[in-house]
Amino acid sequence: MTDAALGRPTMHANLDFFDDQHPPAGDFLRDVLAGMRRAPKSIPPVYFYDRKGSALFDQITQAPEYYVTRTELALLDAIAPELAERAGHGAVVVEPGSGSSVKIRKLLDALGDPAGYVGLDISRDHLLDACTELKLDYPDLSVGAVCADFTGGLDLDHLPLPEGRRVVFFPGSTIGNFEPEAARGVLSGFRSGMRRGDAVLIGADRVKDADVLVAAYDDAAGITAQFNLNLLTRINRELDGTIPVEAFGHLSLWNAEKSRIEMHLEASRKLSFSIRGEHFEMEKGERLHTENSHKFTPQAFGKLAESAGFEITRSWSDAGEFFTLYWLEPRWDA
Ligand code: AVJ
Repeated sequence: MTDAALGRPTMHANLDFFDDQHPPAGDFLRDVLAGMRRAPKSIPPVYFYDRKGSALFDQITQAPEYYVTRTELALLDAIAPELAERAGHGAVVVEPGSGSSVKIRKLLDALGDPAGYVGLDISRDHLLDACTELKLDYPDLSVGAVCADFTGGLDLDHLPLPEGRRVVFFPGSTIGNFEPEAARGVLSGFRSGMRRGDAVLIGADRVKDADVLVAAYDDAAGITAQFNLNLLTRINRELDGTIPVEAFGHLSLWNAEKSRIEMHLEASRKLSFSIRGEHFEMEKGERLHTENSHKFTPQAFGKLAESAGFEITRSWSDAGEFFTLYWLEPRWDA
């Protein structure tokens, strides 16, 4: 079943399987140039996460203003018995964008006796590190890795998975990083190929007081500002950029109409710089849009889930109703 010559999942280190689908690497240069030529200028948030950016994001999750991670972790603890009951024995946990090392352990521990875990990620090194570590901690669990772009759907049929209910775990309100149409596409991709009994456990941040939201993306210690500005440093280093990083200010703002926090980098003066030889200018006050983080009312999330072929069969929120975990099951009537 794991014959490399047949293009089957192959062994990798301590993993039960490694299926490398060779996703086209995100092209940093192409995406940055395309975004910088656009008006308004924008760069996709996936490029935040170089080594430094990932470390800064870990720090963000510890910032007092960033309630998101803390709230979701506490929620996972609180609902552990119910999750175990819903998932049943011998479940297979599938984690698209595997990287939530703390959260996945909480879920696996909550389930008690899961049979398998599959991590999917576009970043091969990151994926293999995360899955290898997990296998060391859960030697009896079948742990497999799939290097693929999960936004293209989950194709699990050819994998040597244990039998059992599949639970797709998508925490962190990562779904909020996608624009509505793309978010529906991501969930539809989870939905296709699901069998009766399979489910999605997904975290979604909620609409709340704008000041609380804005502060969560503009912490007083300035970690989120560093995280945002690091994108420019990365462009300078990796793409021969001459961007004067000190001339940019971090901006977190609530877009009520689109129900999202936006992060921007704002030029404090008229600027001219180049990226890999291409020249760019920015006016004083001009913004570079770097991230959207959509926030959901339960109604809005319900519509999104339904539009992707799911029904919400259970949801759990913290007492302050800051964050919600949803248990989604495929609808079979549609
Ligand atoms: C990892 C996408 C869920 O949107 O809250 C945190 C990223 N950006 N602070 C979020 C982020 C700035 C985070 N997600």
